[in-house]
Amino acid sequence: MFNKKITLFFICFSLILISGYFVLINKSYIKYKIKNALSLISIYSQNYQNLKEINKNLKIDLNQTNLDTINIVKEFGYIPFYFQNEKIFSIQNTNYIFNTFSTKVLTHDKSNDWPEYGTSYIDFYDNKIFLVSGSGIISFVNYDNTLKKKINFNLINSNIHKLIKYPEFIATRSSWGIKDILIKNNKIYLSHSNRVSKDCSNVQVLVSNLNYEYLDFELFFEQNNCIEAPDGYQAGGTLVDYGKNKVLIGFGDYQNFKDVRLKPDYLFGKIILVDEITKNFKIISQGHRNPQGIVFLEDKNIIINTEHGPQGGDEININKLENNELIPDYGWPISSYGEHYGYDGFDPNSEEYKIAPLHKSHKEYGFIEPIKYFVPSIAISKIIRIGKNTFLIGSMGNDIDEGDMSLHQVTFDDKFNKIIDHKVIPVYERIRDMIYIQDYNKIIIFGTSNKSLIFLDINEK
Ligand SMILES: [Ca+2]
Repeated sequence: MFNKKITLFFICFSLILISGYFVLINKSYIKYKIKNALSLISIYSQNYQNLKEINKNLKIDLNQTNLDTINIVKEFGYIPFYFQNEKIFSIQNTNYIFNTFSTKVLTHDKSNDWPEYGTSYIDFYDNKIFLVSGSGIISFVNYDNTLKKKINFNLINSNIHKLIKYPEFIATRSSWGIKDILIKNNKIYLSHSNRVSKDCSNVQVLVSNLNYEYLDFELFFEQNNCIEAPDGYQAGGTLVDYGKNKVLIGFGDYQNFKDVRLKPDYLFGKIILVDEITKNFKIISQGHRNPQGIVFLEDKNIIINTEHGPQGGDEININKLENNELIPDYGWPISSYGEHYGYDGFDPNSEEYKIAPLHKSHKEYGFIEPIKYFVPSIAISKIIRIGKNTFLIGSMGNDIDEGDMSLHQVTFDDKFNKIIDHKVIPVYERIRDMIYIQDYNKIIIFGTSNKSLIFLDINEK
């Protein structure tokens, strides 16, 4: 232990010296890398502290994987969330009332760039809130039991850790793992970024009949190809209800835009509609980079998607389904309002720009323009509908002044041709997932800056 501390001290000390040197010579890219390295150290130490604290009581062997979390939750039988505070944010005639709960138990961290804790996804069904962690811990709480100072999410055992074998699935700091949850027709669907082998990744969707004791998952849908990916990031895997027996699934490009454009039979960078019974699918739209947010408006026959751009260029896209003779194409990576990472000054001779020129106009190249784009990016995540033409869009990132870690309340005109109102509500949380519960007029957010479960009421004054 003593030696470990000395070693850690010298590593930190050397890093500080090196950082000082680069700060002096002002190499911004290296500064950015050093910032990442330092944030890694803080994540490891925080996770270690969390686990150590819980471990005091439970006496479970510590190592740096989510296996500990999984064991701890099994031992507890539930995930406790504790009330933190109530905050009110007022803008124009509206109050946004946030009641925040947080937990220490979850550890999965899905971010490459910024500290992110307890990555999890949520859904609502049968008057219960469901929560699944990045490492596949599935739990639920009855909505009536959330009106307390402590909320216990009850564990549901499953075969998921028998079914998914690649070790990154349960690694503490891992961009692999669960990507979304959807419950409908008494079935629970989970998507995950699947590491088939070192140079072969794709998205799998699993399904189980809903049961509160044990979930027996089987494969529902798998992409017909796999792709070489540097990590499990930018995979997509967004699951959305399309009504009747149909599910929408969004796929990212796994940072491999070259292969995605050259091979049109790939489902990477596309949104598809799958029949739950026959599993037949059709492609709904293409030219996406990473459509993390998707919402289907049955009454309007419109799909809205929110997707991550590269450095800049996050997009809100409208897909009016009745107009589609061809599969609508949103342009990535030929057109984008962002730039490739590291090319702030645009370098037309770089390899990236030869393959993916990132023209600003979409229309001139035959693609659909985003209804809105963000430069700089807000790290746009989920979109939910809270009114006839009004939506909440979440953002992640780490710069609150740029609109990161906020809710963006967006209202469209009746024909969804333009945005007529846009409010930004700071939440100070990386918003990973969101649901709207119509019965209670309540919005629930999972934030990964503080492993937070946030209950939001929006009241007109
Ligand atoms: Ca686009």
